[in-house]
Amino acid sequence: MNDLKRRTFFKLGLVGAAMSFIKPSKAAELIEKSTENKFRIARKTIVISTWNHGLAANAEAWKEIDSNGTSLDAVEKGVMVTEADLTNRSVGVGGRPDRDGHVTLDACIMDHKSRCGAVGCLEGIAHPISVAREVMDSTKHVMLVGEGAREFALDYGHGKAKMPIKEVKKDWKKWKKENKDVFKKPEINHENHDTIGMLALDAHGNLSGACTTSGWAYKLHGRVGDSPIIGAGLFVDNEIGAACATGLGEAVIRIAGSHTVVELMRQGHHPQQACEMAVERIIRKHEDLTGLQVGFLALDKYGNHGAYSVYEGFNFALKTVRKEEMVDAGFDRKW
Ligand code: SD4
Repeated sequence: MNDLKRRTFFKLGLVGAAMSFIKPSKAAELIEKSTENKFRIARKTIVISTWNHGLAANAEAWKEIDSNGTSLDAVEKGVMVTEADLTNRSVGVGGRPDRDGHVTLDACIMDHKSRCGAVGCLEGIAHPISVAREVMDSTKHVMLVGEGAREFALDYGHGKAKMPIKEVKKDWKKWKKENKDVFKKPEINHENHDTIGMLALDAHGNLSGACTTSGWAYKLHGRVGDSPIIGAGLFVDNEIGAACATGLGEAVIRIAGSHTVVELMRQGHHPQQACEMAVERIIRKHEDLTGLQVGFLALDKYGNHGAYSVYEGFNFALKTVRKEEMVDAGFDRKW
């Protein structure tokens, strides 16, 4: 061993020895403190959610936040507005079906205690987000899928809804005719505003998030996207922040997207920078980016937010005491 190597080895040895005296929780605290110092602002209540439909959803969520309610109730009630909107083709009752004509819904919810619940491939139930919450509140599980999720929802009195609705069924029949033997290539229609992901910080300083979708239109039956997967479509860690995703779910799952964004914030990055780094990672991992739109939205525990997408066109709705507006997210490239 030469001198330099010996000195480095000695130094690392000392650091290692010092770290071993620090309990893991203390070490975590140190990392979090570094985050705190950097971006600390007076904590503010805030709700953010993906796409234009986020405005109406935020308004409903804000009623909870404004009356000193919890961010958990806020995000559930907020995204229920979108689930009930029959003009929305990518969330809830008005959503488009899979290749075989079934509308299969994905949703998840997570609160400040890291409690979470999810449903995947749920059919015929009006509010998947409330079923996800029910899984969280009333069972020891995190995720129920398919027929089991539906039976559970009905057992707990969640309302049914007939899907696809008439106009959507008509579109699907037309699509089927035009795409007889072909299975469409991954295409998330960027004009047909997508999944709703919502993040909220309440007056108690607690973060929650919700995500709900009918997923990728005309997908294979049984396909589940990122939206109901904790860590992919949504992740909340009340010590640090929260994130959610929209776009091509397969790409989000590949990098455990929302968890990645939160972990980047834990490492000291601003929510905006964290979203940008996660999008860059997606870009690095895919040779073919044709049609591959993904957008991330992030909120830290002080109310700082960020958003970024692969392609231009992703926007989000922002609500604070002072503002109610749509904001265009930053992007890596134009279509
Ligand atoms: C999915 N991520 O099922 C969802 C769809 C979506 O914007 O968010 N579209 O892959």
